[in-house]
Amino acid sequence: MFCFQCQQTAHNTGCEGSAGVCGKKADTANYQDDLVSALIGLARAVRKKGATEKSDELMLKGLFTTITNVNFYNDTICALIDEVNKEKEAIAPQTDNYDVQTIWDDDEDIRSLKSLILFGLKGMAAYAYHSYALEYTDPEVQAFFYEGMEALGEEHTADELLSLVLKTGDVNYKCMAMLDRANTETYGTPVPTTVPLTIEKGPFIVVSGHDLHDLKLLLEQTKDKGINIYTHSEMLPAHGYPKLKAYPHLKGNFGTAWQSQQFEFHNIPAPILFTTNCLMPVRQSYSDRVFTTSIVSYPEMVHIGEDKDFTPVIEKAIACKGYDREKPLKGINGGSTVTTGFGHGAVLENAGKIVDLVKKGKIRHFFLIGGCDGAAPGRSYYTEFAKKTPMDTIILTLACGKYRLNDLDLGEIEGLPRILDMGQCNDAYSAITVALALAEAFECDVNELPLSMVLSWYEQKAVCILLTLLHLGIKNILLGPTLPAFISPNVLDILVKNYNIMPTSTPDEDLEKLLGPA
Ligand code: FSO
Ligand code: SF4
Repeated sequence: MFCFQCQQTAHNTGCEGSAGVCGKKADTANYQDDLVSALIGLARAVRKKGATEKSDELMLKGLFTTITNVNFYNDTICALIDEVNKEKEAIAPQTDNYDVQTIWDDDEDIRSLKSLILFGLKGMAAYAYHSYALEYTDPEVQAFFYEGMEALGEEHTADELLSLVLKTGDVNYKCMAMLDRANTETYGTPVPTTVPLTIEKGPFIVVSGHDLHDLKLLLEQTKDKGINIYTHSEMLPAHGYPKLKAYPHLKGNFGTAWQSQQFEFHNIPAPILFTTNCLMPVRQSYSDRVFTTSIVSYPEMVHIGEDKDFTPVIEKAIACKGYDREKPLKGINGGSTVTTGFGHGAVLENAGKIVDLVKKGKIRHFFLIGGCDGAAPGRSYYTEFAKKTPMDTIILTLACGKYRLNDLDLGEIEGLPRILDMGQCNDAYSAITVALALAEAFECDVNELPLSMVLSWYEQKAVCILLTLLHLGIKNILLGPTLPAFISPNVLDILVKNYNIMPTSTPDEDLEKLLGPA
């Protein structure tokens, strides 16, 4: 096996040998590579003869399957490879697949640029798949999957690949806009919401991952059954959506970010439903309580199929009974509630007030502390950074990295909380929308705003978001906790020269860099 697609890759060079740091075994990694090779074949067939509804679905499912912490089950991966090959043959017989190993063995700059495209496409596939589940599609977004995948199997110069890297960011921006539309038109515009971390007594179900559609179906099926529903990790922003919030049994949030699940789920008296990543290798103390659905699967765990009949999860919740008394859980800084729901709708409703506070000098700076959490010890940087931000600054958060700081009480500025959670990782779209609106209000370039992006990355969705920010010309991004192993020194040079991307250092140094001496 060879895999270096995520932040925790071994020695920050690549996972090799019998298993990756995420627990993905060598055979699974090799099947995932076979799946990507087959998807390049499918892209070639489609580019010759045109797409089908089936090829569109398979491209999204296939790429999503290979994202970190989504699928650990060889049987489902192999079944998908067969389906992809069959569809390719039906579209354009005798189209060859492409061995993705060729990319791993290529010149390091070509490998780096092709990795940026492939990993960006994987992340974008997740967003396109969530939109697709809500029946939102965009032909331009879909067509680019085929264009990008076909290009991976061809020889291109570094310049040609670099322009495809930026095009991936451009198309991902449209994809995130589509998902934003899908979510807000289906579930309403998110509203600021305080979410308890306490678990009430009685049967409950924990829902993890990003798929709001799956959550909604489960809420419907558990209505009036005496079962409470708690979000976990990236599902937390669901509480802000009016049409999900309306379910009285959507009670609160369980636990913190994904990398703490093996500890937090230990002996939990309830089932956990994984709708997407991040699933970690399942420990025995809760293995009879893990259920998967959609693209997620794991050997021996019960999988809820396309009929979305959650009866096995509901029966398990009743059998587990939940806690026999209220369980007051806490965030990592000891807080007992967190807030969410400050998407672009809610923030821009206050745009006039925000602009005014900036003009009066009451708000000096905005920090977007966004991105994914992970196990790396250096990630406490983000908690420290947030604690050290001056009182006249606002922190915008998104994705699961927020659990490092979202239970902190950092106060308010004239009634505006200093921490505003914009949502899941795809809600980077909200942050961009707000930034562009502020740039318009202040009649300046977005890079001249008093706004800094302090990002944390973990898996491939973060890659497509980063490419979108670069495509939009956003400069001076601080990126941590480590730089991606798949960025070669020459490619890094380009990113530094054109965008002044910087690795995070210490909170004090970085704050000084961004705000000037204290
Ligand atoms: Fe986190 Fe996992 Fe949302 Fe990622 S739960 S790490 S970037 O899947 O997608 O933020
Ligand atoms: Fe290693 Fe990350 Fe790949 Fe898992 S997904 S094998 S941890 S690089």
